[in-house]
Amino acid sequence: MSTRHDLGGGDVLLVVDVQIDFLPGGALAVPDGDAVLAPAQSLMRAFDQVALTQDWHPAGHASFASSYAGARPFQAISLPYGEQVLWPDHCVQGSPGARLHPRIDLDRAFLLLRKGANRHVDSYSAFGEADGRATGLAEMLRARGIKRVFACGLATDYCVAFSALDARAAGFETFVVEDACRAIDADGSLAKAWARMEAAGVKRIQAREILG
Ligand code: VGL
Ligand code: ZN
Repeated sequence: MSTRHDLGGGDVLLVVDVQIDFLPGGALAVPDGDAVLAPAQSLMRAFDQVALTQDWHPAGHASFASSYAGARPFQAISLPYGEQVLWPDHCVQGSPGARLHPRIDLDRAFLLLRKGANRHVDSYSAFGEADGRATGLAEMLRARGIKRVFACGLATDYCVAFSALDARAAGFETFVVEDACRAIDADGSLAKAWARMEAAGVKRIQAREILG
C-alpha cells in the first residue's frame, strides 16, 4: 500500500545514538528512551539505505562535567566554540554504555559514524562538530544519490535536532520521525529544538506515515 512518504533509493534513514547510555538505566538515560527501539527497528527494515551514528567520547571529554573542577551535569559553560552543556560521563569509547542497543541491526547499515571523538570538541550533529569541522557525511550521502534524510533516535532535542538542522542546511529535504525519537528536554530544550527545526524547514512526521 502506498503511504504519504513512499520511499526510494534517494532516501536515507539516519538512526542517531541508540546506545545503552541513553536508554533507561544508562549514564545519560533519555526519559522513555526505549520507546524508540520498536519504531527504529521497523523503519530500518523499510529503508534501503540506513546510516547509524554512535556517540563515541574519549575519557575526559570536554562535554563531561567531571572534566571540570566544581562543575555539575546539565550546567552550561562557555568553550572556545560556544556554549556547551555539561553531561554525566557517557558513551566512553569501548565501554558497555557506548554500545548500540542489540535491536539496532548493524547489518542493515552502510555506515556507522562515530562522533564526538575529539576530546576538546563536542559533536551533537552527524554532519559536523561543534567547532564547525565537517564529518564528511553530507558528501557521502550526495555521492550515494541521496536527496531526503529521515532522522530518528536519541535525543530529539540534541543529536537528532542538530543532525536534522545540518542535513537541511546541506540541502537535503529533511524529516524527523517524531515518535521514533525521545528527548532529554531539560530547560525547554525540546520546544526550542522544534522551533529551530520548523523555522529551518525540517518536517515533523510520524512513523506510520512511512510504514503505513
Ligand atoms: C547526546 C547529549 C550528549 C545525544 C549526546 O545523542 O543527543 N546528547 N551527547
Ligand atoms: Zn555525548
